[in-house]
Amino acid sequence: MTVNVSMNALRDSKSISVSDTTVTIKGWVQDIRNLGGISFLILRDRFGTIQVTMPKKKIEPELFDSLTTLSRESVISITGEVKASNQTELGLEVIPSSFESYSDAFVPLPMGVIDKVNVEMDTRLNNRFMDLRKPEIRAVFELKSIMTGLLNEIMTANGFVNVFTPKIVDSGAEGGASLFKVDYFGKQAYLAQSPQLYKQMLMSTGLDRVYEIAPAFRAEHSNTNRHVTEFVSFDGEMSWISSQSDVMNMIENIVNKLLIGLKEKGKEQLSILGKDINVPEIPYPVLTYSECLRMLASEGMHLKEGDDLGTEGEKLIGDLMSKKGYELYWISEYPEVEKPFYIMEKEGTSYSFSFDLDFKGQEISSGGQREHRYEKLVERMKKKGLDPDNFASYLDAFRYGMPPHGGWGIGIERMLVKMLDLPNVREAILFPRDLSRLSP
Ligand code: AMO
Repeated sequence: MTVNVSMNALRDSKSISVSDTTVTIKGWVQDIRNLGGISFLILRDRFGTIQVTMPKKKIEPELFDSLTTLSRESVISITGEVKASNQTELGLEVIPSSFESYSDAFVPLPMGVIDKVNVEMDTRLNNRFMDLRKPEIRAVFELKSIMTGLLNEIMTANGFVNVFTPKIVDSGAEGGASLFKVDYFGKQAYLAQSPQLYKQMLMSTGLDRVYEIAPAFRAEHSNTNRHVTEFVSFDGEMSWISSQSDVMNMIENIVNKLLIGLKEKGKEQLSILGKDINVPEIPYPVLTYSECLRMLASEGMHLKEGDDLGTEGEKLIGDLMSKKGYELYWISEYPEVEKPFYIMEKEGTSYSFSFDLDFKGQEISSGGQREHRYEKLVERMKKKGLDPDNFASYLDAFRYGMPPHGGWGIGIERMLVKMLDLPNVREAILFPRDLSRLSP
């Protein structure tokens, strides 16, 4: 009897009595080694490899020739007998009796899957389908999937409703410079930079805790290792807060549960990557923006009140915090000029009720308490040079009863790369979009 078995089931020897069973396994030809009297074919699927052993004398010559001349990465199925083996890591090998080719791979390959050469990021991204055949590349995306699954569980447990807001919009919330224009049946529309305006409008409906995990679009003109033009934003918004601390506490709890969950559910992927996840204690330390300026000045970096901390500033703060043993920390109370119109001002000061969550010297999230009072919100818009008429439907939601509220946006990919110490946000995006990349 032939058992049509997945390679994973075969690897899990409990599900099949190993020796002398005839099986059919399917996968990619990872490598072929011809050693004269014996040849080996390494067949790979999503979960790993199995050795197909071909002693020349015991295999039909025609079959031997066909198998040993296959091109690397061709997709085939092999039927053969399973034998116990002390030469392979799995303790078993397959002796083939027939095979079927589904798809012959062209030669040469655009890049290797197992070759130990450093391939340029651009070559990898141009051939992403191939790059993703490497288990350590795929593991990042499996972790990303586990991450969003966990977030759905955690948010539901906290009473948040999963919402889906429009991605084609008539106004932006995060500044005109990074808006992508769309021709919407002759009208000017944009790709959503964030669900900001909609998640706030929902606060006036009675859905007092909402979250969304969805793409966000930014026409970023800078080519950096942390900016892309399309990323996944994990947004939350909650009503009835007393201060921004309520939001910060919520985020800490979510991130803490997420890290614990990933450590457990992502064990296999983390082991492929040779990484572990550190779970910092909560609460995370809070630095005010002004404190950060003083810390930077003590290191010889002199910024003026109101200046952006910038990549270098953030990095330096990260180094200083790391010396104190902190990976995750808050930077709060930014100058109001630095923050968008929807953020609440700290009255009588030039600061605002805003925060960033920084992870190893890089911002992964920002948020704050929102201005929920209609007149003040309009005032803030005007102060920022925005025309309230362009935000009419958003503002309507503030005219007929709006609870105090606050929220956040976390960049899923930025968080993932910081967690895994990967060098570039693109490592966590299957098909990244940036200044120069629109394909594949
Ligand atoms: P902000 O603009 O700071 O805030 O974005 C929130 C988070 O999204 C991620 N992010 C990016 N990731 C990759 N490439 C980019 N170009 C990019 N831009 C942003 C970052 C960032 O911290 N509406 C507010 C959030 C809020 O107040 O609720 C907002 O979008 O991790």
